[in-house]
Amino acid sequence: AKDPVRVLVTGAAGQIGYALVPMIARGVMLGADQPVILHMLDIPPAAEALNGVVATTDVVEACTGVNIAVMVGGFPRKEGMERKDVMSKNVSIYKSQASALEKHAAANCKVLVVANPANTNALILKEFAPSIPEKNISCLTRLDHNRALGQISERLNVQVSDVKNVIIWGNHSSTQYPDVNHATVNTPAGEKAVRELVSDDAWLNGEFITTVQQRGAAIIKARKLSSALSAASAACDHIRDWVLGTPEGTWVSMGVYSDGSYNVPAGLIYSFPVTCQNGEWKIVQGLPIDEFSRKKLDLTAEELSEEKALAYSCLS
Ligand code: NAX
Repeated sequence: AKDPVRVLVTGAAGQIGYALVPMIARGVMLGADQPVILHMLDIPPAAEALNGVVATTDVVEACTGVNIAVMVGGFPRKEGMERKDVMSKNVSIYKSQASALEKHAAANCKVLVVANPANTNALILKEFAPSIPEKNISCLTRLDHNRALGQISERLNVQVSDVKNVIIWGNHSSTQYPDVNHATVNTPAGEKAVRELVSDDAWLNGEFITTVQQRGAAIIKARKLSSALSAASAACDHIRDWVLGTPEGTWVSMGVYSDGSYNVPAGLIYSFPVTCQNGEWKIVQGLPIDEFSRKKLDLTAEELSEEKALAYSCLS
């Protein structure tokens, strides 16, 4: 039998946590044959709700020995609130949880930050956990990726599993760029480009992009709560592909530490197309970027640079 993997979920008493914990226990994240030991952290005001899922409000206890950390806990954006309003609250949370992971997590612990502002929370976590390799710190843009696949599959009336290789570039915010220029659909006549099948450029360059960008806000507006089940499911997709690998010829979107690929400033956590093998992600290289895309890649990078500056100003 396999050795158990310790998985930390912060914000475990929240809505995403409530959906995510049973998925992990059922093997959706790491496979049905992989035993897991769940570490669930929340804060004292949530302790009563937490009694419903068994866990701790002690960050050290929560982080000790974990192999995978899914950071869902934070101060969530509510209706009408901009991400920037919640920055300073999250900076202090991520700074202290970084230190706890740094001291107590297992060597080679993989970290996925879900809580918003996800990219910048991940960056703060990276900065304050210098002994965790930067390759091990990521943020969730897989939900946006899955939404982009969903939009295309609905438009073409095909199975979502037949669509692949969309890309979410940049920030998990409304400046993200959902890119279909390299996406394909599996058809009875072989693999076809999305651009060829959806011959409506106005839709692809307009409504498709804004729908994916705005979907999070639309759900908050409708539910008065952010998406929980789809976010939990996307978090499982993210970790599963990272640990177990992406299928040959398929890439996914992950927020990772930029090395300057595609002229994205190094030192930001930015969503790129990645393939995964042996527990490591690699940015897909050499994709041609047209002028329309270039502007959108730069715009979301600018927002991330501003967020980074704002986060640092909250530290001093
Ligand atoms: P909830 O408010 O239901 O849950 C958050 C939980 O975190 C609460 O139980 C709270 O007590 C706990 N918490 C707060 N501070 C904590 C701390 N210091 N340590 C541990 N736990 C702490 O929010 P929920 O709807 O579950 O959303 C969680 C986060 O995910 C939010 O920041 C939200 O914006 C973000 N999202 C990110 C997505 C993404 O794709 N990256 C999509 C879904 C979601 O919007």
